[in-house]
Amino acid sequence: MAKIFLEMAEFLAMRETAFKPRAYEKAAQAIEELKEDAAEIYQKEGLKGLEKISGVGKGIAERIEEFIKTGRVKDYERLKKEMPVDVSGLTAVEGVGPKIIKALYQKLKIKNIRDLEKAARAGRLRKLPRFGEKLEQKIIKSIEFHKKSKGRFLIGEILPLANEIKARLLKIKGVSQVEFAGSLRRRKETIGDLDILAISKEPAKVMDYFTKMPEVAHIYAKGLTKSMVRFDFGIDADLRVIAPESFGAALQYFTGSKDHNVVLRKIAVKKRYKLNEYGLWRGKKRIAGKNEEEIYEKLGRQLMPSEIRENTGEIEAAQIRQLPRLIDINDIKGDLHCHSHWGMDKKLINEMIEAAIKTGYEYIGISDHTKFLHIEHGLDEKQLIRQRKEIDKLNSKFQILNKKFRILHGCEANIMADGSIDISDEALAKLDYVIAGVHSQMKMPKEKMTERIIRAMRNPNVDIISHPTGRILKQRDEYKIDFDKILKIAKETGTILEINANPYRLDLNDQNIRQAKKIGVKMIINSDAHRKEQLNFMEYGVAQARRGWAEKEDIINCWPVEKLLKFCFTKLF
Ligand code: DGT
Ligand code: CA
Ligand code: CA
Repeated sequence: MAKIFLEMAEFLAMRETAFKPRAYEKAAQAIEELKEDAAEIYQKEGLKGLEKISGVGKGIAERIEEFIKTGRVKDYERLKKEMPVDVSGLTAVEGVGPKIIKALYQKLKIKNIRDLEKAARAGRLRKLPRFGEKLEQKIIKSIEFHKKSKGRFLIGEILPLANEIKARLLKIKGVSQVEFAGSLRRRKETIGDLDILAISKEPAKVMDYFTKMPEVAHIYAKGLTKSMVRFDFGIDADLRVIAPESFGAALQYFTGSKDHNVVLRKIAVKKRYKLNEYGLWRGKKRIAGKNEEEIYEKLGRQLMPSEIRENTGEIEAAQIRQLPRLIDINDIKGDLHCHSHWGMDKKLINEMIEAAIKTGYEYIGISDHTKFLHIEHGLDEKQLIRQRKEIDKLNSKFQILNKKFRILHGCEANIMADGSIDISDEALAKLDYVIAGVHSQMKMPKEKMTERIIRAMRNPNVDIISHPTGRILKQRDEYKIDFDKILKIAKETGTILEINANPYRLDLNDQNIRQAKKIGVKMIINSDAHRKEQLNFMEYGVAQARRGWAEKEDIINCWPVEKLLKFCFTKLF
């Protein structure tokens, strides 16, 4: 249903209907994030129940009803008939939006990515009005990028589903343990396939269940120790049932990474052992295998957290018992990058606050966009002052309720092409903290882009740089920047770099984080939430920070809030 609505949004945008596309887009997101099946809501509460879903109005509720009853949405089919193109495929190519799709179809009968690539390579796009050679080149590049990352899935797309499957498997009789292995357990940014391990007294039952789950689109193999399937949205998954005495060895082996395992096996050989997925062996005797800890122990190493098993120094650090004490989700005390769409959405600020309290945070920072991003409801100086008053009011309300919760007032300002900020310094100075980020003109030469960000960092009011490298996973590479230089100035000025937890960004990446930590640049993990559910992105940000070896000391939203504010306040420049 979400996919249909998303496509409808694109179709309607092609016809340049003003408000509708946004409404369908919002509904698609709302449906995707529903905890309950929409059909169940409908059964219990009818049309009224559907209308209660945030972002769903009467018209859309009726279409949900239609879909539940008939499995179709007639309006969608009509739109699709008018323009029979693969909308979701084409829009996955960066830079290709509804207007372009419409022109491509009408002028060149392009229906899908394959047609598009052919036409672009044959130089037929440049001849279209308002296209030109530059756009043609850009589209070719985007298609190449798309192909390169195709077949891998964002961790944010996979982890929720994987957790659900794990919970289901654990309910099956005879199953006593289920763990993820592979890249998912290492919490990589993207996942190639799912590796799941289980212990069960009745393997046949688990395998029957696993291969018959509603998500399974294809069964490659089904056995008592291993089954392999493909899920309907394209990812493959393996399930292995393991004997308890080997479970640790299997978990270690299938967690990887491959590079980590290669080194570990060499260490075993040096000690005259043999290491495989069944255990650690001295001759024919298994000397470890039940759990990972005893394997690492016998190899003279501390147990390494799965997120750092990439053979980038962890095995050496574990030998001299110098592993970092990685931060943990429970160390996070608050989130400073939350949008409230102030002025557009009256409820969102309260929803965000409630969700933050429920999460157990001590504070939340409201940081809406500023002037330059008027399409994203960016606030001007006056609106910021009014927002402050509202936040002051909310804060005193919480004090009356005797809650130790604080709302901090910030913003996410735009760094203009010349490195200036899109809103006055007086306005910035009144805020508790300021985030600044690049949201425009991202294709600058390296030196210019670096200077641009450095100038922003030298602004005494700018405390945090959001999504510092600008990449969007599966869509766009990072900006051309001299990251070493940015780190040096961040250190010098006391500017904090963000680890943006949105699963499409995860920016900084693991290497950036390790570098920052090494030279003592402080970081903050932020959700960049635009809806209350997105506060949960924090989990992915924490995983990313762990992959970058970050400790509590390195991440300022693990600190007491007073210390954090002081750090922002005493910024050097
Ligand atoms: P992915 O699926 O591409 O996101 O990445 P992984 O790391 O999950 O890779 P996958 O699924 O091919 O294999 C899972 C783990 O199994 C891998 O991390 C380490 C282990 N493994 C797979 N093939 C080999 C191998 O040839 N040698 C060794 N030592 N380990 C392997
Ligand atoms: Ca895998
Ligand atoms: Ca695999």
